[in-house]
Amino acid sequence: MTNHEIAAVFDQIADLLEFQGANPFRVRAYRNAARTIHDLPESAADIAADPEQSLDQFEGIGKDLAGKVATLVETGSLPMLKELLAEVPESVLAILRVPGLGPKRAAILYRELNVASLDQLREACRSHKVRELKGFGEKTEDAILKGLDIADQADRRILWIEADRQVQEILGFMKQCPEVKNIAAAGSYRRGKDTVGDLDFLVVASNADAAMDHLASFDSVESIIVRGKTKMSLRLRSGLQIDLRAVAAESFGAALQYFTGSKEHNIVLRGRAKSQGLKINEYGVFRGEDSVADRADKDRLAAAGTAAHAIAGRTEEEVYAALNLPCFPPELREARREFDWAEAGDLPKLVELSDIRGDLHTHSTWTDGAATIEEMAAAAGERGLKYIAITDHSKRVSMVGGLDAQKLRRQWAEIDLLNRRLRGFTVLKGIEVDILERGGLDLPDDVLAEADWVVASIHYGQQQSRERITRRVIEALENPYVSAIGHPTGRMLLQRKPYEIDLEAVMKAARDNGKMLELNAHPVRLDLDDVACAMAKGFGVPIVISTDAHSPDGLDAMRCGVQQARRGGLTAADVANTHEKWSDLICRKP
Ligand code: DGT
Ligand code: CA
Ligand code: CA
Ligand code: ZN
Repeated sequence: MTNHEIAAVFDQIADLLEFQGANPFRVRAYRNAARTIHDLPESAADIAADPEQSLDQFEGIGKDLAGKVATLVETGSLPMLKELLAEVPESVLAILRVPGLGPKRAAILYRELNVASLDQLREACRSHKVRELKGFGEKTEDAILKGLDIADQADRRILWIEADRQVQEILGFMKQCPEVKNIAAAGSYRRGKDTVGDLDFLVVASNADAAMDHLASFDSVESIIVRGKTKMSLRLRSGLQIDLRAVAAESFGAALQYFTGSKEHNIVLRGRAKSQGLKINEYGVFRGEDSVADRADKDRLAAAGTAAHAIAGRTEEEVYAALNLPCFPPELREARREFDWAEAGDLPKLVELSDIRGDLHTHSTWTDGAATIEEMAAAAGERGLKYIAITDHSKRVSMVGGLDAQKLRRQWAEIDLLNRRLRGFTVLKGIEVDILERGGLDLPDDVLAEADWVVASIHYGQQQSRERITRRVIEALENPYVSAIGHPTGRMLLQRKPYEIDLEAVMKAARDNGKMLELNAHPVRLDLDDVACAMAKGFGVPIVISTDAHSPDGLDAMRCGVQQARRGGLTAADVANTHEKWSDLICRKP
């Protein structure tokens, strides 16, 4: 059992206990344990099985929980979870995950209206029964309806970072199979889409059955959905679907191209092939109305033989080259601008992780970060960065002890001292200043004027009208001391919709005031999204890719941000924090 699966069990227990109205401390104990286990650098199952070690050495895991992990690892289940699940209908679990509905409210809906599934919840909202309940009202009902759309999606899709974890695990596992000669992950995962529906793998194997048998023996497999001679679909215990196809080495490039997609990109590609008198499919590129190509379609088993007649197929490069096209980076394959760019011969050279020189949105123990300023600086240096901005929260975010002017100046004095000791690395004096609900910023201008870098963000008043939120953000952009807007749409993937905001107006204001917009790289946010990044480029507004790290590990989110920027077609020149010297990217209206 993986750490992730163990953590999911503990989280589920916490949900169920909370739904039942259990003691909050007990609920929190399970949540903390879930988080600790999820973040463990080594396998909890291995530690539990090792008589020399004990899990209770880790924070938040006592003897009782360590014992539960051992039971879970040994038997694959927990009596306690089974008992809880017997008490609560399982369909209720999905309700607990609806944004805007905590376990407490879900319990009221269950008790008062007998709502025990997402469908029943939607029905209760549509017939306006929910708004009649004490403490709910019309607004809550609307919010639940919106949340239901997201919950539906969360049931079906996962975050890219989650997909990546799973993909790496499966690739490692499949490479242990001696019959597997080559393997790659395709689909939306390879295109770096922010959420992923299922995982698509291609293998070249000396024996396709052996490769499929091997995958079927993967630890987290729940069931085989279908299995044929060269393809198989299965479901993991997490609910994720895995598609595996075995292809001949001569067709590997063609199959990788085809199954990377997107579907829309492939449709354009097929049309272009046709207009050049060619035919393209997952086996290769074929000349003319060659019947060989048609046979390849009909008789997939003959793939290895027929592909020999193909003019391209072994690599993606040769497949695209046969159609007179460059081998598009997977992130661009969405049938947006890529074919026009290729036509004009100016496919952008996309930004890469190694282009990034600094991180301009990070937190420290001064507010809700887990590491000191010095630790964050050291971790950034280890990752090859030249500068970071420490941008802790301002006082409006009182929950995490947001900084007032006095504390902030004390923090900056500490940063000055630290910078005197650091060589070849700079810590910028920054702040993530809240854009207040009523408009205006959470700190006075004379304080902001002393900062090296000011990120202005909305955390409160996200339900306001499009006009008001847009106004607040534009006002912030007009403040001479603001450098960039943080997570500009406030979305949380699979959890929370973006707030209503007129991005076009925001981008115009950013351009006119010489300001930047953040691409928050946190895998749950990825905000701005790919389309908005492309839009910013169109307006000539620089993007700053920032991790919003709350710990050293959080800095590793940069790769997710870079991937999203690539999907938006951004080059190193479009991304501000590729500048070698931080002083070059400070853009303020004179
Ligand atoms: P997902 O899984 O929903 O995140 O998105 P994808 O893009 O991974 O979609 P998926 O798994 O259904 O299919 C993988 C790729 O296979 C897709 O990107 C393109 C290719 N493909 C699938 N079905 C079709 C189709 O009907 N026509 C074409 N041209 N390509 C297809
Ligand atoms: Ca897929
Ligand atoms: Ca698929
Ligand atoms: Zn923030």
